[in-house]
Amino acid sequence: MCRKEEPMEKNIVEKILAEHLVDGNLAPGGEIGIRIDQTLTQDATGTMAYLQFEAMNVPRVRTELSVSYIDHNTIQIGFENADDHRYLMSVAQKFGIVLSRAGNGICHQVHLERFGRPGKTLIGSDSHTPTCGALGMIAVGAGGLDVAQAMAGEPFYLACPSVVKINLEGRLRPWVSAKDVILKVLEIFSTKGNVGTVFEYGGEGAAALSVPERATIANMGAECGVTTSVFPSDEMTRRFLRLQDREAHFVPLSADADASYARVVTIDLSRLEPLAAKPHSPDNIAAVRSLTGISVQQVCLGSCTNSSYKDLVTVAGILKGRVAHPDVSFILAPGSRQVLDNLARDGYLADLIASGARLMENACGFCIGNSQSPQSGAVSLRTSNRNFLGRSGTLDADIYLVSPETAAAAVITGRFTDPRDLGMDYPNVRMPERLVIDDRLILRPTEATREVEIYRGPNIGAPPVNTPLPDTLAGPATIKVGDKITTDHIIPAGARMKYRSNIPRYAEFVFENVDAAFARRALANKEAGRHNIIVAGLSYGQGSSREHAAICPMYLGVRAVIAKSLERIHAANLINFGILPLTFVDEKDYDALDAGDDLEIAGLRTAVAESEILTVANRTKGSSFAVRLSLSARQKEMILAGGALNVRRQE
Ligand code: MIC
Ligand code: SF4
Repeated sequence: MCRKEEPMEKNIVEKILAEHLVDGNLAPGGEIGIRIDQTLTQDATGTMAYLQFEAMNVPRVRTELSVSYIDHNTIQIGFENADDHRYLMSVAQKFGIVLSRAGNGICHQVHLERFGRPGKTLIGSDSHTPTCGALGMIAVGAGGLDVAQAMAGEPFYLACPSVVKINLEGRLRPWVSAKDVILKVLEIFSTKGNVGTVFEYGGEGAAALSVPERATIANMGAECGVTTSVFPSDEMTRRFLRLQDREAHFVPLSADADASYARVVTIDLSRLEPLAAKPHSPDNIAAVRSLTGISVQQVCLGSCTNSSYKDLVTVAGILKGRVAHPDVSFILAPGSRQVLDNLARDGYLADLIASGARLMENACGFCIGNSQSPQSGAVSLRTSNRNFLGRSGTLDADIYLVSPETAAAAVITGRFTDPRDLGMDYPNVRMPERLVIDDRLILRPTEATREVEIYRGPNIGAPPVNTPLPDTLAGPATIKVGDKITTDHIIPAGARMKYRSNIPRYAEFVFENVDAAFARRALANKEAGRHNIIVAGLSYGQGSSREHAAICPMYLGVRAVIAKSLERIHAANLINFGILPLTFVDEKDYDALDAGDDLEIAGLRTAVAESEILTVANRTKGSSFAVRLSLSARQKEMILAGGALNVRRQE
């Protein structure tokens, strides 16, 4: 490893990466491999991750800590998810993984509370893993296969990020909170164009934010598409860890005085006002005041973004003595059992229930659209982090992302209301001196549990494996989509998520909400011996880390995506499963291409090994165009072999 390029004065990101670097140089853009201290999985991505881990024949995880959470598929209509949970519990015991049982809470909230540690590295098979950046760790979302490899003790590979400093000045005014800060960040940076970047927060405004507030901000950096977000580890961090009975895990961490950054952006917190992300993208920002009066049919509080004790006590304070407007269905899903338990003990839960809250499980629930889909054409205000079209389960609903304060105001009035207009004092929440901590839903493996037999229900199939890259790729542009296609568009979650462990069944829903005939068309092409090619605009694969957005298309015979640009986790997942992530050299070629055009890339194996630019022949139009394939040597090997599992097998 060459450390020549490492600066003397380091920012926080450089410090943690330098400590964990095992391959490559710390120069932005190049591929680096880092040692991973902790991993997390959740049940919707976890079964695939552990099936892949099993295929690696490693007797016990090789990380300091690996945690398996059951928090996404907890509705359990049909036997599938209950069986999957049993599988996850048995795998955890056998391979030395800590398991957080259903009912204990959402992975990111629980990991922040119970496991995250300043200075450590964490990867998780969920895109909001960066939530733990609030504790001063490098926490990155990844595909399940990457997490499986980290559990097997292998480095995690990523493009060495460039670091943008977000300098927070001033203090938040009453009624303005952490959600408004990250919505401002989304307004500035948008959801595209931030691949390969990390946001490092600092300044006096950051120092005054509590860890749960920092967590809301770090969590939704995922919506900008950054690799992760990180805060210093300081007295606020110590205070949070003390409250969690974990002060021993505190280590201070800050940037050196002369640390350098690719860019510095300053936000004056005292000038912020309540904001909302309008349908259907988290970067479609407006001032809440400009939306005043729009009638609201549903308000959902919770998700991994805004369901800390402080968030919910603030809402309880606003709603105390009032009841939900008759037009509003008021949903409440606390982020963890710890939050719910303490709300109950301190009396706030009673205030929330009295105000008409429909209490849901401590789980993802409404956020992933597997419950509480709003009525047709509804306006739903949510404190969660994504409002992509159709994600709520109701295609024509309008979902707005707002702070807990703005959500509470709408519960009372039945309309979009700037909470400053409620005419009441802001309920300033003082955190208690002690929280009740109860880890009895966390199961720890022992030596004895090594002997456990793994439970496999009928829903679980072996993860499909691709074939080596052919020398000629020939087939239609089976679909042409526009900009900002999210993984929710590619493979919906919600009610379909129960098939996560059954790829042939789940693959039937690829592009369900975009072009319902896609899966049948693609399968027919595959059966006719042709390849399928997806053509896309900017920022293809935004959103979740679900590797199913690569595995299911692979199963349908998709061999290449040609896009104007691709998002980080999705591009890595495509490579892991042997699908070519290509980008147009000249974006005008996107316009010239039509869905159904017959495309061909010849001499592919040599071209992949030797060049970055490939030529695509458009047989329908009688023309050709150039595409870029930017891969490291390691990634080339995977693409040629037809995916990471094949490389492992060859080894
Ligand atoms: C999401 O918020 O979209 C999810 C569901 O948590 C996903 C993971 C998944 O699809 O299982 C994510 O964010 O990675
Ligand atoms: Fe769960 Fe929603 Fe958070 Fe994803 S974004 S982990 S679905 S709460």
